[in-house]
Amino acid sequence: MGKTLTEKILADHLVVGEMNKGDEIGIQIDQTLTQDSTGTMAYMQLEALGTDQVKTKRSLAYIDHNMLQEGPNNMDDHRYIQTVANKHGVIFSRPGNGICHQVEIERYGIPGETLLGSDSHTPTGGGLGMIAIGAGGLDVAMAMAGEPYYITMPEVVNVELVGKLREGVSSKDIILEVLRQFSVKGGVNKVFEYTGPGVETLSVPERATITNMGAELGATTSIFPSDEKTREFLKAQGREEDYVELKPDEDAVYDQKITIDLSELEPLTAMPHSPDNVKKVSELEGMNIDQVAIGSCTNSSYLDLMKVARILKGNTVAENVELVIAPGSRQVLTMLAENGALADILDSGARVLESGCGPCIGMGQSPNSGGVSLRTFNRNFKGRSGTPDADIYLVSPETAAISALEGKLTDPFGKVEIGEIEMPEEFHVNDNFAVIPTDEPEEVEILRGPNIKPFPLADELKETLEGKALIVVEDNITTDHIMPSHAGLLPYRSNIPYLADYCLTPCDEEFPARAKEYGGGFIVGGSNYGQGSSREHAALAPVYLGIRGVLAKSFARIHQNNLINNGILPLVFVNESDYDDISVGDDLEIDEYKMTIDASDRQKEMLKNAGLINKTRKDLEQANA
Ligand code: MIC
Ligand code: SF4
Repeated sequence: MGKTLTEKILADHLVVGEMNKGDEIGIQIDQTLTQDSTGTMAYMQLEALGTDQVKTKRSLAYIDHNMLQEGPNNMDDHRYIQTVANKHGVIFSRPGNGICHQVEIERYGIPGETLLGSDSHTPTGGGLGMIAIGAGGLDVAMAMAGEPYYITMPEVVNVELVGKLREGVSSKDIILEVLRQFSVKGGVNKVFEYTGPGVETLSVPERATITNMGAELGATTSIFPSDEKTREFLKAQGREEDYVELKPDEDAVYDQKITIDLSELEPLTAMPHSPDNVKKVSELEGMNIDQVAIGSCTNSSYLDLMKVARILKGNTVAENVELVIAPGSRQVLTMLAENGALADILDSGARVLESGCGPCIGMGQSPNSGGVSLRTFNRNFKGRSGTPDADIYLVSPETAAISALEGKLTDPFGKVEIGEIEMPEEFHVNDNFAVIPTDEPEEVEILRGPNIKPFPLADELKETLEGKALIVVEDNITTDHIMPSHAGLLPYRSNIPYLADYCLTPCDEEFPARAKEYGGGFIVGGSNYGQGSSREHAALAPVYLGIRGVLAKSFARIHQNNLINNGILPLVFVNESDYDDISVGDDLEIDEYKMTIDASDRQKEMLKNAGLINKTRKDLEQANA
């Protein structure tokens, strides 16, 4: 029986278990990445694990999320990450070098390798034919320490692409179509593997837009084959030697298959407040808008911004609209500067931001009250922009640029004339912002600013589990609800006691105070609880507040792992109707309800021992006794 590409790469990296669907397997991780807002915690955990030098082929620490540096906290964190990376053998990508996922694709991703990143959009690397997975900081720390990463052996969904995109329709519209069909929870424990003749019509950055936003399906990851287009891209990046051809067997067997005819696709948009709330742009044409933001790890490649520059060239942004553009990397920005496209962008009246996440994570450029913002990003969860009552629509770069000029939502199909944008034969390569770690680690002093506080560890599990229901929330609660992130809070990612006072406040302002008053208790959630970001803070803040368990109809993959790693029980209702019986303030004894935990034996051991760090410490003590 033929193998899928996913199965081939997983088989090459398998170190624990057998590849039976639904079973837990452990895979060896070749490369890791962290970014600053999850990185401080990941490196503190790496230190707590007692790891000396990282054991991966390559590990990178990026600074891209929080670069506002309002007060000393951000830069203190950057210096901590820079020094801890240097001491442990991790390459440090300096602020301004670009968004981790964009830079990974350009400079570090290698087809056929595995990549684990403390960011949910790590699957971007699938555009290069990698198995690239997002995880919590502790899992990434373990991978840096040389330990396997554990996943449920996924089902593989085949997305067959046929035909060719028409001008004005882009790869963003492909992934929006997949989201329309599968929803934000339709991808749990699945890998989306793209095949078919349409694949070769897409460049690596276009593929990366699709694998990036596959995260919004809740999928384990997404992957494209590594083919001639991949070779051309790597060659233009000066690293043809990293190329290897990879594809599924002709007779590969998939668990599910859909076909998308690219030539029939139309420009799409995800309406507030969920990436799967997809409509045709033409159906909403003419809607008033206040802001347009172009960038993020989804749509900020050289190709994307060249398309935008062509549309903007010789035109002026409408008076009623603010247009902000954040190029994905220094490579992209430099190339736009070199070929004159940056001047076209600036001439149109667009505001150009530094290369980083910026508005995507609410770090500035929040829309006006009740404002409508079109964004080329991947998430439009309520409040994530920093304006609680703003409406965010996710669109392609083409839709964004033409709408900014027209001053209203505009369908680019038939209206934009971009022409062919050739992929450059040589990208502008300059790795001088990636600091190579020292070969004298013992000389490095790790700098810790006063904002870096120890992270909390869970208490031992008791015989009976009881406590109050502290909050009851609906379906699809995101980690942006559980641990909000914006310019005011992102500087405190290394300070859990501070962050805990904001935990779940978008759902209920009183939650942290209530949790403290009752000395902890339970969170009650609907289905797909904890979707979205990989931020472990959405588990650590609850640990700090004494949360013993989360009762939910179902959990998102990364958040469930983060809860288990940190010793919080993710309890699933056997009878979903029990959810309706629980109200805030109820005294719960877990025996009252039929609950299950979807955890492997390895994870159950972790839960019994109050989380992974506590367990590792105990194991070490026993080994030394
Ligand atoms: C996001 O897009 O939500 C983030 C910010 O990149 C997060 C990571 C974080 O919360 O620091 C993610 O996607 O994992
Ligand atoms: Fe950064 Fe946004 Fe991408 Fe997250 S989704 S890594 S915040 S650009």
